[in-house]
Amino acid sequence: MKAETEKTSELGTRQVNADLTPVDHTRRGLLKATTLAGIGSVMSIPFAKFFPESLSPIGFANASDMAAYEFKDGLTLLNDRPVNAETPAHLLDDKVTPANRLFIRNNGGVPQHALDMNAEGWTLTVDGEVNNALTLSMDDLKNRFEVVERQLILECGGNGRSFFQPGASGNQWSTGAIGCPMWTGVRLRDVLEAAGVKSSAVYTAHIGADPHLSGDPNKLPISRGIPIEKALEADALIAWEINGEPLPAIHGFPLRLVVPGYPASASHKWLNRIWIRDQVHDGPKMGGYSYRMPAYPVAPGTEVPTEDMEIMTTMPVKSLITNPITGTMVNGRTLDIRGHAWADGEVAAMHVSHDFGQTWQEANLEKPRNRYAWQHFNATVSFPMKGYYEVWVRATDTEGRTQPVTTPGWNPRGYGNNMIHRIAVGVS
Ligand SMILES: Nc1nc2c(c(=O)[nH]1)N[C@H]1C(S)=C(S)[C@@H](COP(=O)(O)O)O[C@H]1N2
Ligand SMILES: [Mo]
Repeated sequence: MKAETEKTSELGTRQVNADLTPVDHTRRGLLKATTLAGIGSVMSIPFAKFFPESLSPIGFANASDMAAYEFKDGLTLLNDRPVNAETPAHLLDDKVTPANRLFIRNNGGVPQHALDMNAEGWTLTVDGEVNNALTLSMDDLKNRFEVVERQLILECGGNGRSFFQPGASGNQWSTGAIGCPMWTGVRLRDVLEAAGVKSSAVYTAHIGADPHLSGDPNKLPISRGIPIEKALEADALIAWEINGEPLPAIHGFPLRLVVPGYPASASHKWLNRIWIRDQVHDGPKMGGYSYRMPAYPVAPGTEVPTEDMEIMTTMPVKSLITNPITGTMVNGRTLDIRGHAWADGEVAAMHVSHDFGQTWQEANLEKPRNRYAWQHFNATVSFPMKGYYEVWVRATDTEGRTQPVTTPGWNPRGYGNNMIHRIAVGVS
């Protein structure tokens, strides 16, 4: 596989970024460094000369990031460095996802100011292709713009990756890199309009304070962006609260983007700068196979040239059975099921099958609370006789797009898997 290009031409490195961020997390940030040199610059390493070359020091990042993870309830931890964890389907049953049930996807560490829950001096800079560059404090954001509360979908582009054959590298998400909490913040659009977006603007670039796993303070773990047209739609928020509480450390305290409808990698955490660019952003994780799909359908396992990869934008229509849990035994002939469905836009219909997709029955489907909130469905399924069944569910959006029974178009990194969700049911 080709190495991913992580060009950062002209991208404000941490140096530039640090200038824009009055919060001093650099000194303590070094404690999180995971090179001998990094650690050695803040404390002596008496046995440094015996350290095996093939290892990197554990450092302290891991322990503090895992402490920030502790409040999670029942998630499946996929990786602890960086922290990545998903939510089993039956724990996503709440209509509004509680913070302790929201999946976590970190590409780097959790920044020190967040671990300390210290927002003092935090600012957001908006610069680049704008008429008036802005540096806004948290109070500026709260006072100068309309504060809105929206229930918005957050789904990792790689959700469902583990079902692809052949497998794709990356976190082996099953179905749980998804959630739909309530977010409080201001519209990204309103802030961009205050800065006065120039006609030369093409793309946003999102920059945050999370440290790179190497400990190199000049490297960003991830910096993605979205087309300026998407940024100027009313739906994306710059948020500081989840379900009425400050963002938890691990979810971007004190400030993050929430860009519904797009892969959640666009929803930058620990946000301190939005750089408006006159070209498609080329920050880390914008190139190579990162969040990019082949421009044409490819056979599974194809080695696609990276020039033929296109940036992934919208997320496909999808749904999840959140009650009952898979493996349920039923004493009787009927079973009530419920769950959520979502789309880039609105879900128009929901169907349920108990015979491996031979017949489909329409489920009850609620309207979304607001645009880009997931929608709740329920149905009563009847079984003709005892035995093993699977309940399958399938959402269809307002454009008539629906979910495939098996994985959709294979792609090198396993993005955009919206195959139907199913649970096993035993009837006795
Ligand atoms: N600064 C920063 N923002 C980030 C990331 C990150 O590693 N660093 N990960 C992104 C990815 S890939 C995803 S899927 C979402 C996950 O958001 P969550 O951890 O709050 O669920 O955050 C996005 N924002
Ligand atoms: Mo992601």
